[in-house]
Amino acid sequence: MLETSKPSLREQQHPLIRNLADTIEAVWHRHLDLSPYHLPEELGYVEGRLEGEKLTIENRCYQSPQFRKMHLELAKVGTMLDILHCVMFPRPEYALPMFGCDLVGGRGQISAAISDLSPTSSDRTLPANYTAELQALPALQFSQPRELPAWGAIFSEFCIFIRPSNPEEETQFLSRVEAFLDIHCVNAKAAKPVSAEQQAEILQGQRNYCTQQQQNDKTRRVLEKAFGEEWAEHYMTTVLFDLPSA
Ligand code: BLA
Repeated sequence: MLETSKPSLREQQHPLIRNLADTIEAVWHRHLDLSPYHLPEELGYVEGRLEGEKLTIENRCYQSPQFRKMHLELAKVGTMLDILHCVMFPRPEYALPMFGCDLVGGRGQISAAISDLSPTSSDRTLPANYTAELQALPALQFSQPRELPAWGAIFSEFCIFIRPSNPEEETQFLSRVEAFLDIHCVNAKAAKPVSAEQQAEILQGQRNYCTQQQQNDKTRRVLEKAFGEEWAEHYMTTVLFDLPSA
């Protein structure tokens, strides 16, 4: 029997985080040929303390023929903070965007729900089939849209960044992320490898994405307070947003 993980944080988290984590893994299993991706042993499951509360981080990581690394992370700080973080890093031989998602909440309320398929081409546009399929999705109205920080220029016009204000909006957000993932997995499976020249451009786009994400002071601060500056830098640059090598 395959032992998948330690007792999961999932059951203890905000229902939207739990449902989204289940949805992400279901879509991955439905479409992709998954195999494990090994994080450095000491970084799969991590515990620290933040302001007297226990910080727990639980990582699941896979790869597939199209994706170098598919990372789903759940984190919890006592009863204060529940976090879901997910990024799919395509192999650079395919001209595919980056899927990313972050949910942050606490005390029963999600304060930030963000998801996007972000371009990695030098002209910062998505492949034409992605644009057409994303444009065909029904327009959504959320009552509390949120403003992106300056580093958020990496995101596409289809990025959703909101504070969901009721269960209907939570469901709409969840469905939209599932639609992003379906579109992404189907297109990824049909993708053909690109020229070496184009690969270099994609790699540069992925590096830019990671460098910008590393500017997120809100993520950094949580990690620094629990584990110290050096550990936070190491974690952000090797686990959350590692730069793919050439
Ligand atoms: C915001 N991320 C945040 C916030 C916290 C974290 C505490 C502020 C929430 C709020 O303003 O309501 C914390 N996020 C974490 C931690 C981890 C994490 C500790 O993932 C991991 C251990 N962030 C991502 C990805 C995206 C992303 C993949 O990791 C997008 C695809 C976006 N998070 C993102 C953005 C903000 C945010 C844009 C708002 C930043 C701001 O307002 O300055």
